Amino acid sequence: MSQLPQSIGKWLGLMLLASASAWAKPPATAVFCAKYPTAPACVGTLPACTYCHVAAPQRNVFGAAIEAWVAPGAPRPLSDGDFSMALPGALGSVESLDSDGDNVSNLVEIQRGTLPGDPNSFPTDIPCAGGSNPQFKVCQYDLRYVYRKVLLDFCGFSPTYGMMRTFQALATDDLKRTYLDGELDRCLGTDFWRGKNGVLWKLAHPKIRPVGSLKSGEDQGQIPLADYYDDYALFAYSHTDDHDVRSVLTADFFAQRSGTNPTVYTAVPSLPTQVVDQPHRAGNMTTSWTLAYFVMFTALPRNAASQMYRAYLGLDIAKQEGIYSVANEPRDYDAKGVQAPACAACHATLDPLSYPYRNYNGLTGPTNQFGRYVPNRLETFFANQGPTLAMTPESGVIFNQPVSSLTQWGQVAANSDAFLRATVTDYWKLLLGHPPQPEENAEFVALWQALKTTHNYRVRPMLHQLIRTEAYGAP
Ligand SMILES: [Ca+2]
Ligand SMILES: [Ca+2]
Repeated sequence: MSQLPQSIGKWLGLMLLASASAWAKPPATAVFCAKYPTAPACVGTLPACTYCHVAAPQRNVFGAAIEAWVAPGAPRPLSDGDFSMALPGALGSVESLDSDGDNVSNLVEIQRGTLPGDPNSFPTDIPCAGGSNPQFKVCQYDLRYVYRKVLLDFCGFSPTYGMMRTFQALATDDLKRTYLDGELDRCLGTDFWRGKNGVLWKLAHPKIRPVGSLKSGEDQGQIPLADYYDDYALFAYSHTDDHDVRSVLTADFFAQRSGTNPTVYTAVPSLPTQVVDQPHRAGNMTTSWTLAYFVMFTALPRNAASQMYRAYLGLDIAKQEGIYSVANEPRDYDAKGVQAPACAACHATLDPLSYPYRNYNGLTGPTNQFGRYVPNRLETFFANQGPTLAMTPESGVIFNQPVSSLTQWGQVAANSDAFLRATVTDYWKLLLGHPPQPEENAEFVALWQALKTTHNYRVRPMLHQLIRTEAYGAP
């Protein structure tokens, strides 16, 4: 508190010097601090005149911005009373401006205790603060940094000194950007990115949830149930070569992997490892592995539905995400007690999501029925499981939209914003190491919207846009 009288004295002195001014008003600091009582400039002190002035009465850029809003048109000089009345509104009017051009708004600078009229004063923990000040390159998109990062992220190695020199020798930023696009495309063709156990496969792990001991085919386990490499193949197919990324939930075909360097994924009408008939296929939602592992022995495959909802749409019902309660649900056809208050809230969404799975068989009945679409599956294999089970409809509801089949479920899901967001979020987390932060939100939203509108559901051009974002390219 010992600071207070001293600073007031200093301030009064300056004010006296400026007494001829119509602007450097003694009430200014008091009014300012009444409006922003928690501003660091007001806590235990009062703002220095330099907050608004170069040297009173000459205003700095912040002071000048305010002045334009103080009783505009009224004859000068204003009385102290008129001035005090008009100042709070004027301050409010310039809060969202960045008067000194350091990329931090006046209000944030006031709240954070930096000077809104001085471009060399700004919070150091805000991305892009400092603007084009050459001392602070932290927030500038840096082509050299991006080149290094693209090679590391998409090709799996850092550029050599020679490569770096070749890149630096490119005469213009435009040439460098074109070069980067070429390098990105080259890396997207490597096995590091798209091959077996490559980056794309790792993106797919939490969706497919492989279990080595249950794997059939290549790399077979002790209890071979299904070959989930087919699921990886369709995922990688959907995310490469300008294929429609929605195929992962909508394909009525399969993808076959062949070769190495490059690894090639080809659409095929059938595979010996897959047994759902074509009209009932919905990409990775209906593979042998999904049905074996997520449907398994259950009558009503809630686990399969909630896994697809979480894995491909980013919505975890257990965390109260993606709740779209359907009226008069859950009906509890399988008598699991889901109408209990603690369960009903989630199951009013989850159960109608699960009904379209009713005829997709996991590991029930004879082995030649495993992983198949079996009409009347509940009636055939679960006849002794309660009187109402057979009443379970095949039609369901996703995002408040009624669907008559799982293939329709996949269509609605794949066309949703949730799918776009989840798809881009996967890449964002992979390439930036964290989910989109608040200050990155504008670029993130632009990206997932562009995946649909500009890029027509193709991942490759979306990635080209991603590496041009500030979030990706600023060290
Ligand atoms: Ca500023
Ligand atoms: Ca500033």
